[in-house]
Amino acid sequence: GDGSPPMPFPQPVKVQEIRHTKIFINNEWHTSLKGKTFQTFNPATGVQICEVEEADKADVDKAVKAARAACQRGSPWRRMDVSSRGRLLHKLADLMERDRALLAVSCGCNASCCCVVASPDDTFMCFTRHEPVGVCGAIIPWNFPLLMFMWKVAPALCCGNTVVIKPAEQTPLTALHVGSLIKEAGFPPGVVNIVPGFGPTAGAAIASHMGIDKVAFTGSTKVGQLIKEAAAKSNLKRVTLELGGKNPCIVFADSDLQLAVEETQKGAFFNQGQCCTAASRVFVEEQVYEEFVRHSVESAKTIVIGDPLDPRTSHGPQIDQKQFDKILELIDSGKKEGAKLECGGVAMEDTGLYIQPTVFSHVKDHMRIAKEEIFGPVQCIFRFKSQQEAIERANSTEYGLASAVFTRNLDRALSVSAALETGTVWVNCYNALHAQAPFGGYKMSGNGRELGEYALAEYSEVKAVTIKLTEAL
Ligand code: TXE
Repeated sequence: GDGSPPMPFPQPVKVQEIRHTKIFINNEWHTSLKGKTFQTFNPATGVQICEVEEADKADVDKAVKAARAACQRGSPWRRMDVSSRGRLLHKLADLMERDRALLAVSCGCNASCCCVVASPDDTFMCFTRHEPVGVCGAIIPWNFPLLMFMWKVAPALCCGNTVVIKPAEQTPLTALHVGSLIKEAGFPPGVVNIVPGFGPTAGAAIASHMGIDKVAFTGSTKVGQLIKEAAAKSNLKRVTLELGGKNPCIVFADSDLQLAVEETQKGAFFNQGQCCTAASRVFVEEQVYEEFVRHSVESAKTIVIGDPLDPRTSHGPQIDQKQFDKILELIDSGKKEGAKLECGGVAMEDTGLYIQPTVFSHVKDHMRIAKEEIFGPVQCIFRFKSQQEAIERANSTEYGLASAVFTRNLDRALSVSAALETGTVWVNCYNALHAQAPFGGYKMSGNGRELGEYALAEYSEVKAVTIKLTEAL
């Protein structure tokens, strides 16, 4: 406490004038769009107090519209600094204190409970314990079999959990080998369990299991939705999801263009484009557009394709026939919808699932290659005129995993980073991942964060222990 004596209980207000019975949107009172109301009763007497405007879907839509507008970038609320928000919250607390008798009556509280706020003062001692969540399920994809395994297992074990992990059906062997190392390292039996298998069987069993307390998933957005649904319908297990992306890079004319060409292309073609962070939409300012495209094409043509075990090659095959077909189909759609194929665009003729590094210029936002996750070696280059336009187009996607800004202007780098709706923003670099920095998505790119301290929070329960002391401290 602050040392001041506790506030006396106010006299309950017996007869209360009812002030507000309407729907509150945009700081205004609205009647229900369907014109409906519902009754509210005094539970102590059973007598009806009043009628209240009844919100339905259309009223909820109206409220959501107001809330969305209020949280737009640049709105008064978004621009308000944290101390001003703090002042408003304190002001609200003061007003609630002023009206506490009224509030207590309308909550239906006993008069005695209306101003008891549980804050530990010097007769209480309160501490927190960080405990393991319990059994953590993990379902991982095939694009980084070892990395994904460790991103899930390491924080889980670090926080004292045990794990049941399903590697992707395409890549079970890496995980199983690490299993043998886990045993060799001396972890007790049962701490890590690895169940190779398929999604709809082993994967679905993890997501809906009553004995699993948390599930962490990396994969497609579609399956992410199934995982969350299964978690909700079984035991409400905690869910973290790392899903797809359609990651924008914004290249300003004042950037180091050579660096921007190299980094965005590495971003597009790394791991044959099979990355959730793939730099799949590159927006280039119009003054340098043609030059950027020319250099990108020259660079793409120098990539050495071949056996991934040969150290001279940097571009290997796609993972399987399904992904290979999906990529070629999307490349075809790009050609049909009028994007300009600058290079690549076809599979290699000999055996193996090789696709040539592909560059499309003159890509338009409505095209499928601009909207869908390709997960293959396809770079799409767009042209923009103004910073504002680039930000809006970069953000106009259901995804929000990663983005990048290329500029020499620090002010611009910082303001554009603040405006981009993605969990990661790289400035003058790409795919610069650090184990200490949180990683995860906004919007439909997922929930929760992996890596760093933030990952530990996802794998811990926090318990508050409050002790009533017999003597003040
Ligand atoms: O993914 P799935 P797929 C994207 C990328 C790719 C597309 C399809 O666009 O082209 O997804 O790839 C398990 N219940 N990403 O088919 O199906 C499955 O066994 C529980 C992005 O490989 O999502 C595997 O272990 N689990 C991504 C894992 O989910 C299920 C990486 C991923 O497979 C399941 C991979 C079910 N019903 C693909 N169905 C990224 N974010 O990096 C499947 N699985």
